[in-house]
Amino acid sequence: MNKLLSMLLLLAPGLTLAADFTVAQKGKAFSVPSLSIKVGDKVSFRNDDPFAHNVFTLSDPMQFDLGTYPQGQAKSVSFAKAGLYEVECAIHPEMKLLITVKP
Ligand SMILES: [Cu+2]
Repeated sequence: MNKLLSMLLLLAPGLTLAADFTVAQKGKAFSVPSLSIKVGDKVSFRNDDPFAHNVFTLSDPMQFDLGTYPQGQAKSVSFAKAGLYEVECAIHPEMKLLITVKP
């Protein structure tokens, strides 16, 4: 093992790299019912239905509203605060996604 690699491995536990997740909206449902991520991770919401969807949450840690957008488009949000987020679609109240953001 060379010196540089061993140094990187020593530093690695302190490194937290943000991850990217994608959740699709298809058949008036989110592709997963729940998602567990870490602070700083980004979630992209992709509309795979031939009609518009919306993405928003009123949850305490961080409220957001990504607006309404048509098939083929995706919008993303980075979760800067830990906690529980109930993500919904304003057009289809039955659409729900629970995101757990761990510190
Ligand atoms: Cu919808």
